[in-house]
Amino acid sequence: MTVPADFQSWVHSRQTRIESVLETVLAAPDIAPQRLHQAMRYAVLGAGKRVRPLLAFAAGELSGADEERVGIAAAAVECIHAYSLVHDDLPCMDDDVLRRGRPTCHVEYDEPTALLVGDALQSLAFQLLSEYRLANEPARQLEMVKLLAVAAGSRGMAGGQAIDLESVGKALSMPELEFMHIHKTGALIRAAILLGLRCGDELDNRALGRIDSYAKCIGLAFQVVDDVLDAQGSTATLGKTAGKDAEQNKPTYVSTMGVAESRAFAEDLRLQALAALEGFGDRALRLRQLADFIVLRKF
Ligand code: GRG
Repeated sequence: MTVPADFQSWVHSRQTRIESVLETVLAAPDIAPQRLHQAMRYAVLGAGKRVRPLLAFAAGELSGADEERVGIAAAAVECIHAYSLVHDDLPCMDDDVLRRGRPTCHVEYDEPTALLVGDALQSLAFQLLSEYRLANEPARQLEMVKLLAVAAGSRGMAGGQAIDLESVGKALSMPELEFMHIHKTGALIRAAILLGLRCGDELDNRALGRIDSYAKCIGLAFQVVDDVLDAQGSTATLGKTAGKDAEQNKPTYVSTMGVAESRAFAEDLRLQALAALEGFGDRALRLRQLADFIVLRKF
């Protein structure tokens, strides 16, 4: 995949921006309780592709949003994401020792600390959404809080994770697999896009519906590609243990439809996502480029 140079520099500048917002909103390492704050910073800072924040910034560009506002909304989503990774890596869940190319949080610190890191990051996410002004109307901002709460909860990411844990060793039908992944991974990706969008001007229902279709396609595509990379990528490139799904006997797109069909499915989702953006013109350029990146990425 050749990444256009201007997209590369856009990605770099937004990654730098989100890093700096996260750095600012996380408690300093010398504030008590130091160990917890240090572990929270370890879990969040200095690594990760920042795909969700990038999507939030791109959606904010479409709705003419203030980037400072989007930065806070994006940081809230990234806190939820980081918490989910820390908890997912715990011995009672996926039991992994490597994340983002370094020891997982419970390995670097300890299990109780890692549990608290996740809890505290989840709280921080909602603190951010309520502490800073992100929308002109308070009611609109309250909707944003609810959007993230639903996406992270039992009807979203946590629910998807519950299904994931129950599915080990089982063969799932395509609709069941899709249901699991739309919740486990797709819900938070969709929330990132909708939150970024809502930091800006209100869109009519038709336009909102189109962005929502884009968000759903991209959320699912992200997971389909994640399944392919888990099966085909290397631990060194991914920065996390490759081949875990097969080792743990988890149903995935690869185990259900094979690598070639999974790739074709991801490509189909990419085209559907791009079709949903038709008519938005240049305002949707970054969302289009991110759709390409998410589906064609190698890590
Ligand atoms: C523990 C409530 C709870 C939920 C966990 C997100 C999740 C649910 C589990 C993570 C396991 C996993 C590998 C899911 C597949 C997709 C995914 C979220 C991959 C990691 O996201 P990236 O690739 O990670 O955006 P980086 O490190 O780049 O931020």
